[in-house]
Order: sequence, then structure tokens, then C-alpha cells
Amino acid sequence: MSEQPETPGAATHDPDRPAALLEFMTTGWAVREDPLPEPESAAPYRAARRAALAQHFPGERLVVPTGTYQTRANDTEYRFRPATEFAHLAGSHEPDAVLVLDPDGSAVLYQAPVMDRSTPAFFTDRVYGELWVGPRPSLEATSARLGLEARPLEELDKLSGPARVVRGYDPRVEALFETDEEADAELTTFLSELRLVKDEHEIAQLQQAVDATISGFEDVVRQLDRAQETSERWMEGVFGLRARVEGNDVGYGSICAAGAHACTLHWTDNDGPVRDGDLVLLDMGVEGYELYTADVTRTLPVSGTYTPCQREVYSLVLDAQEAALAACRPGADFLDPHRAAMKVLAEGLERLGVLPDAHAALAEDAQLYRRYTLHGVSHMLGLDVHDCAHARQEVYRKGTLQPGYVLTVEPGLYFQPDDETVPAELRGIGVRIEDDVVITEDGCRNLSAALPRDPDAIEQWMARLRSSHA
Ligand SMILES: [Mn+2]
Repeated sequence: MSEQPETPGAATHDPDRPAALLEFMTTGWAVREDPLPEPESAAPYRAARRAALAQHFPGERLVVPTGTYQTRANDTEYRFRPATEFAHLAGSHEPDAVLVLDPDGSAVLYQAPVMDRSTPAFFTDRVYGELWVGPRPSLEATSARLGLEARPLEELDKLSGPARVVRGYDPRVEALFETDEEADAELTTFLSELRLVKDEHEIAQLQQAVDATISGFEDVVRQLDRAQETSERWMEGVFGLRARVEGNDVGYGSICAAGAHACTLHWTDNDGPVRDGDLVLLDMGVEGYELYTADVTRTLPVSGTYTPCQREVYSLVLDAQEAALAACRPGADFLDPHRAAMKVLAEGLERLGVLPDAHAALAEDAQLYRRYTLHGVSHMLGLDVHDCAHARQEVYRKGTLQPGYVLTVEPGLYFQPDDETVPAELRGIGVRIEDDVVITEDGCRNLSAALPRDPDAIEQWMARLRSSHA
């Protein structure tokens, strides 16, 4: 018995396969009739993006790989998630695919072959074989669905010469072409900036992701009792169920932080107790089927009622968020909502007895309030939770807001449990309120407005959900 897998894609523990079996397995199957799928509604929007890309780099070959499976352990992989740049331009969810824009501007999608019953690989290859992973779309089906010419992946190997490649996803593709690091970075930057303004299809996708997220928050509130009996993990699990049923997955690791865990910005262990009388900070987002993600935070009283102290901190963060939302309009600096929120928070911190002098704390060369506010108020949102990350500073962080931008508005206050600069009764309280807004012609529209923010409205909403569940 050989110690190595006998066929590519097979595992060490797979039994040997005699030739007679391979022959037998590939014969005797009924012919399948697979009607071609309808074109996706996103297809014309993606075609427009590809046209904009070709126009920006005329006469050049542009290569956008989607990447491949990432190993979780030994021969098990994480679920495949297409590269963001590729998803934006092509829309296929097939691993290993590569979008190429030829110098004449025409687009071709190169896709791995299907391993169907015409080849023994259909039952020997556990990563791509149809028997193991189910049927994968043919070139014809992919072409019909995406409105894009599709060719076998092996034909990509015939290409060579100069090209710009989106790096970081597929080293094999990067090695195929003559590339230049700086030129490739320009391509990635352009694609990040191309995603700054969302088209109507993308905004509808983001709204769907937000709506599913709101349902997920409702699920968690209905099951808060179970979380109290177990741990924060119950909330993560309940939200994850909604994300998998109404979307592709969660858009990022859910933060389910009870009590002082809320003061840890990226608390994703989610293994702590959920106690009556504590707050629970929930930062969660469903990633939809087309991979656009929501990013929403609410800070809820486990008991269903805020204590006076919790309510005071909560209301201050809410006031800061209202100030930030009012600053979200076209032409405003990207940082204006942040500045508006920080002013409100710093002045509130003085009232709470945390900062002796808000004005002094706000000074550019001091910024002492940041010990308690910790992070910026906004980031772009889209296919990536921190979208457009490769955009140039002058069009993003130091740029101005434009109609069609989608961003988060998420001020917070965090009083670490052992912070001696904070009055004792405030220590261990962390509050963040986060909504997703689209910049309109004259202001902004809150995509997550249907999820209560006002503390009274939250208490009523929680009471309604928990009584209907009982
Ligand atoms: Mn966020």
C-alpha cells in the first residue's frame, strides 16, 4: 500500500482504486439535461465597472485572480470566499478563476474545468471532484449567468508578456506575466477607488445585508435567556445561523461582548458569561449572497432595562452618533462626522467627571479624550467590511464624501475596568452604536434605521421580542 495519495486531490487515508473500479465508476450514468441559467441582474453593472477599468488603463492587459482555497488544517480547507476585486468585476464564486481584460478592452473569465463523470477525478478528487463537492458550473453556464466570455483555465497558461496583476491572491498567476510592483499597486488602488461610489444594485445588496442583520439581532434578543445560561457564544451562534441562511456568511467575526468585554474592541473569543445587569455589545453583520456586508452595532441591557448609569453613557454615545449622522452629507470631509462625534463625547466626558477640561482635551496636540473613544467613527462599507482599503488618502480619509458612498457611523465610549482615571461606577462599561449610511444628494440615508437606537425604543423592542418568544 502506497503512503502517498495515488491521485491528485486524494487523501492519504483513501483506499487504493483498481483500474476496473475507475472504469466502472465513469460509465453507466444517465445523460443530464442542464438548462442554461438566466443572466444575473448584477451582470450589466459589472460590465460597466469592467469598461471603466479598461478605459483607465487603455491598451494594457489587466489580470484579476479570485484566489483559491486556504488550508484550515491538513487536508481541510476554509470555505472559499472570492477576492473582493474579482467579485466586483466578475461575480463568479468559483475558486481559481481569473478575469483578464485584454489590451483591446475585451474581458475573458478563465475557469477551472468541471470534474464530472467523464473523468475518474469526479470521485478521486475530494477538492474539485463532482462526487465530493457537487456539480460545478460549466463554461457555458458561467458565461450565460455572468454575461462574460468563459474559457478553460489551462488556456490562461498560453498568455504571457506585460500585464498588471492584482497581487496577493494567486502567486501562480502573478508568475505568468511580466509585472511591475508599482504598476500592480496602481491597479489595486484604482479598483479600491472604483468601489467608493456604490451603484443602485450595490446599495440594494447592502440594504438586503442590513435587513438580514436586523433579523439576526432580533434572533439574538429572543434567545438572550439561553445566552445567560451558556455564554456569549450562544449569541454568536444564533447570529451565524441567520447569516448562513439569509446570506453567504458573517462579513467578519461577530463581536458578542458582555460586561467589560465590550471594552476590548475586537472581542471575538465570545466565551464569557452573560449576566443580568450587564450590557452586551453586539457588533455583527450578515454578508449577503453577492458578498456585500452589513456592519451594525447595538449595546443592549441584558435585563431589558438600562441602569441609570448605563443609560447616561449610552445617551451620550447616541448624542455623538446623531451629531456624526448630521455631518454625513456630500462635500463634507470624510472626517467631519468623526470630529462632530468627538466634540460631543469630549464635552460629555467632562460632565461625567472623566475629563477635567473638554476644551483642553480636544486640542490637536493632546487628544486625551481618545483614551475613552479609542477609534475613528467611520469606514467605507461594501464587499469588504473595511471597503476601499487601498484608495489613496486624498480621496478617502482626507477626501470629501460623495453621493453613493456607503460608510459606517460608529462612535463609542470604553471605560476599562481597571482605569483609575474613571469614576468607579463607570468602570467596565463599553458602549458603541453603529449604523450603515449611504450619502445622498442632500445628506444621508440610514440603511439600518429599522433597528432601534433610542434607549426607550430599545427597551420596548426587547420587551416585545422576549414576550413573543415566551
Ligand atoms: Mn464597523
